[in-house]
Amino acid sequence: AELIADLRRVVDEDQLHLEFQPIVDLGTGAVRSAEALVRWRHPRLGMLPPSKFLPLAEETGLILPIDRWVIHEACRAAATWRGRAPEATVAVNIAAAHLRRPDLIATVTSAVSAAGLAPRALTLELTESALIEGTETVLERLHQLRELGIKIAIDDFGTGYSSLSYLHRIPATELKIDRSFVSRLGSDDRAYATVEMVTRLAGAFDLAVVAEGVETERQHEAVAAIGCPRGQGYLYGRPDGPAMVGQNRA
Ligand code: G
Ligand code: G
Ligand code: MN
Ligand code: NA
Repeated sequence: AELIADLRRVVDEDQLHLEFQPIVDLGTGAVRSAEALVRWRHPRLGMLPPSKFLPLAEETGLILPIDRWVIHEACRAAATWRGRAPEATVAVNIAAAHLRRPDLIATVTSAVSAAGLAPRALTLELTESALIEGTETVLERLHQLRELGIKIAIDDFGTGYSSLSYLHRIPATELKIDRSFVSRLGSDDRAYATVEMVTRLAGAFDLAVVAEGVETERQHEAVAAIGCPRGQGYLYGRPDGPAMVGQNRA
């Protein structure tokens, strides 16, 4: 309960903090994108990860001002990267609750224009479960976002109840292969087949694809051998590192 009272003040009191995790082009090692991950610098409890406050924020509706702050800050950061990497893009996670709200469009529009960022430089990451709950209104909102040029990634792909028909309905531009498959690449033939299949599927549907949770050189080799064009994970950079966009992976 006390945390709820604290949570009401996070945005006004400037206690939120964004970290960026690099997304690497596996062919060249270039970093042209990063995912924004929010943290709460709590005055007494220290740095809190999203798992410690986002569920509460979702329950109380306080996720909306938080997501709004995140979208604005992420767009501002991406605009600064564009000096180094003209095609730099940023990815932001969007809560299911936000997807159901009509003001998502206004938030996103004002964030890109305030930052002077091209809409195509912003990707919204949505989980399969958020999309599954989606009504016709949500679908329509996603189409509106696409018409504005905003990109849409399906996060943690493969862990929800996605079917092929659903991939036909959602105007996604990208699939993010869940890290549970990547982590089992060396030990589980089915995990390997899954990463391979999703990579092919993305190619056939003309979608971008990212392998998440790459932690070891072996996983990196496997993902690259499969032909997945991009990767993300501790091997390339932790979310707490410097924003590496515009640089090359060593
Ligand atoms: O960084 P960490 O591993 O603790 O993130 C845990 C989860 O929190 C991830 O699933 C991520 O999608 C989610 N998350 C991180 N930042 C944000 C954010 O700014 N908004 C929302 N809605 N979710 C976020
Ligand atoms: O659900 P989403 O994909 O948005 O979650 C991103 C989360 O995954 C972040 O909280 C980030 O800290 C975490 N993450 C990023 N890379 C790795 C990795 O290589 N291994 C593990 N275990 N977690 C990772
Ligand atoms: Mn994500
Ligand atoms: Na994910």
